[in-house]
Amino acid sequence: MKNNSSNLNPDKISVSGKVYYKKTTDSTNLDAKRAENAPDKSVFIADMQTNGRGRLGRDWSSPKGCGIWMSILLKPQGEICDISQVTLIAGLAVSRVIEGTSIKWPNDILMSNKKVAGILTEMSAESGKIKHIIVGIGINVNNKDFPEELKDKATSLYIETKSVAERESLISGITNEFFTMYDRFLTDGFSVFKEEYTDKCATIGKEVYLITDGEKRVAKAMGITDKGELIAESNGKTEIINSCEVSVRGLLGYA
Ligand code: BT5
Repeated sequence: MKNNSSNLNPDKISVSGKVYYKKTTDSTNLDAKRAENAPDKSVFIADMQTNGRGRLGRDWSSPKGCGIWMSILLKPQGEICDISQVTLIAGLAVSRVIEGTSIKWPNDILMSNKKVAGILTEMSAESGKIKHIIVGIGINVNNKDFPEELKDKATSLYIETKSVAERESLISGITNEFFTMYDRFLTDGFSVFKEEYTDKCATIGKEVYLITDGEKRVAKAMGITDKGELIAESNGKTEIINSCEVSVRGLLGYA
């Protein structure tokens, strides 16, 4: 089945940062990484990625002209911070703009219990100072179909709503929303977003698998801390889970 595919028109993208657009690239996160001197809040966008990446070296399917494959370059002044909180805020920005979404902690955006978007945040630091943070956002927008191995777990806005969405206005809406939230995060921290994140988080109240170093155990997700960590309970004991250390898998369904 052919996707609803077209090239982006970068002139229709209206964001407060500088926009770098390519028809095809290996990965927009790599584009951002290579652009050492690009200003803070630059946005790298491509119509297609040949080497789209997820976390832990996983692949991210990025077919031509139907999704949003973009990376935001941030250059905050200061000490190394917990970039997992930036991931949560980016997820919340996506979820605010795209109606009907929920979030699987920490970085999956869901519709109908399937993944419609994912976020990959990377940081480079030197002598305890941040050089840059790259927030990679992948959203399935006008995809009609997915490769066999993703059919059960991936969805797109088109599949959910049966209408073709304009990617330029989604990019503008999500990026500007994220910039406003990020500025607030820099002054006030994650805690101001905790309640909203918790409300949108489909993981809370569910049984999950916690996977550390190949070891898998069952726990119940109870809530989110002021720092964006997951509060889980297993065998009557409360644990605070940082997304860098533990992988969380839904026990039933994807959430
Ligand atoms: C993520 O990783 O969800 C992060 C995805 C980030 C993609 C963006 S696109 C722009 C920027 N440039 C990049 O190269 N990357 C970022 P993770 O949680 O590890 O999920 C990866 C898993 O999701 C894969 O192993 C597949 O099972 C599944 N997957 C792959 N492609 C998908 C897609 N298009 N939609 C839904 N699920 C997908």
